[in-house]
Amino acid sequence: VRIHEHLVEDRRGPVTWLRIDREDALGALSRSLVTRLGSYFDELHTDDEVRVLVLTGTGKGFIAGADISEYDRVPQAAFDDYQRLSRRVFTALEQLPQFTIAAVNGYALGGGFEVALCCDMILASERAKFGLPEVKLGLLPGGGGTQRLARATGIRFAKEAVVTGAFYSAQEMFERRVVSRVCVPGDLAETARTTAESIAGNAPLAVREAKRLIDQGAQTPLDVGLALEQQTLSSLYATRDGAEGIAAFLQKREPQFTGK
Ligand code: CO8
Repeated sequence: VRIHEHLVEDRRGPVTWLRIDREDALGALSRSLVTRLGSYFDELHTDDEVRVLVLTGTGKGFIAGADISEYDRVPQAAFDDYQRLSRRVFTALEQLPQFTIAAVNGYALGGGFEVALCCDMILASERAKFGLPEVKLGLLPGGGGTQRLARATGIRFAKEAVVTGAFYSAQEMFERRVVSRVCVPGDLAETARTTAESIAGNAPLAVREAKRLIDQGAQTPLDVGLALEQQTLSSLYATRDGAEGIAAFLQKREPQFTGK
């Protein structure tokens, strides 16, 4: 289903695919596209049917960054307003309760790399290229690139990437632990599908709480994180799915999870 001029949604049970469809501009994020992504993530936040979101692009582009053509001498206030919008929308993606997978088919540059960094997992085609080239425009990454990349890879590589604006291969991003798996181009969608379905087949509350705990833990002292883990596990044990998972194992059958 087309939900925006450049956005196609495909719901397949608990897994939803969202494809940026703007091949002629390599998936560049127009302001209208970012706005639509924002309303989409807001709606998804309370959608219990969807458990995994796969975000992908079309052709040679995943997302080649902000649509540079929209920022030729716009008033400062409009530029600042766009930054605020991007920050809000990228954070909404990062904070979705669903598990999110970026299936990076091609260029993930600037805001495109930053979108991928807001996802829980990045799968990449061998053809993917990652980079933060904003310094080449006299700017800086404005969608969390200086912050999220540094947290993902450590500060030295992040500084290198930001000040050189270089493009990096999927393999290099794999070695830097940003990308989880590198696929031959024809296998990317299938790898994303099987990964998404296997996650969606696990107990929904367990998956959701695991994501939340790991994200929270990254921002808290260890003892606080460990206490949260215990509390959360304890409440999962009390759920119907907790009992079902254990019973199914002991009865040597597939569990029937209900998300309760
Ligand atoms: N915005 C708008 N159009 C784009 C963008 C973009 N980011 N990227 C590519 N396109 C368009 C090209 O203009 C071209 O259009 P046309 O056919 O009409 O000329 C079409 O996509 C195909 O691109 P190329 O012909 O350039 O294809 P190549 O294979 O030769 O090169 C590259 C591919 C290397 C990816 C090249 O297109 C490129 O360098 N793109 C720009 C990448 C970039 O700098 N991204 C960062 C943008 S800034 C950002 O994301 C941070 C936000 C900061 C705040 C916002 C202020 C801008």
